[in-house]
Amino acid sequence: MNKIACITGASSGIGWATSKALANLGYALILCGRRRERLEELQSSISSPTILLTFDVRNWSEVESAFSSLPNEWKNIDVLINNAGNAHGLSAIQDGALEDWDAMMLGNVNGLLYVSKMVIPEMIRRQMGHIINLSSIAGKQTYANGNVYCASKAAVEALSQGMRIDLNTFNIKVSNIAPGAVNTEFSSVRFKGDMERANSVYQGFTPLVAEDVADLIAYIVSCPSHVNIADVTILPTAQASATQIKKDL
Ligand code: 8X3
Repeated sequence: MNKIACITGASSGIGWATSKALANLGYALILCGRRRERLEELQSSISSPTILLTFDVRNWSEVESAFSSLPNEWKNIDVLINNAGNAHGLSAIQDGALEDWDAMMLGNVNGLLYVSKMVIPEMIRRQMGHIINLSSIAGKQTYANGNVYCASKAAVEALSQGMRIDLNTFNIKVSNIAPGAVNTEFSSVRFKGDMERANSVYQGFTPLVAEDVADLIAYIVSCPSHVNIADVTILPTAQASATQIKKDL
């Protein structure tokens, strides 16, 4: 049986590209997302064995029943990629909307915890495994109006460190990846479909594409067993920090 990788948020962006990259490495894939038809489209473009789990990471009972439904031969997950997450809105703390806060904290933090809770016990039993958490430059540097999104990604940073410490004794690797500007659906979700505003984020410089992050993840999972790439920040060359991007407009 191939090694098994489980990818949340596989229906778009970094999750989608990472699924393809790991399929090319010969992984069997558990593709997780909310949009069944997108997962089916991804599945049809991949030749390695795949199984689809359609659920919302924010909902514990959906997460629990999705993972409990896995056939036994799919339960030995070697690599978990906690990629699902998004930004909702970009506004000052005094103007923030409750539903945006809930979507970010539940999706980016609780979702990561819920999925990990379903996967870690089997990794512990097998005394092996690799968890890769998708954080953000926003988890390392807070910027104006980023407040709750930045907080949710700072929580991911802390959880990556905490998981690495607690799972150290079980031979489980934990990697944290903090991308900067990646041209995906991220900004259209953040700006709720305002494509003019979303596209302007990536104008005047060459942003990363999802495949750049997927290439990094392919490298991280391919390292020898004694090597753990613990924490990586990946930025476009034009980006120096969360807020400084050299733009030619
Ligand atoms: C996405 C990067 O800088 O737009 O996590 O927050 S940023």
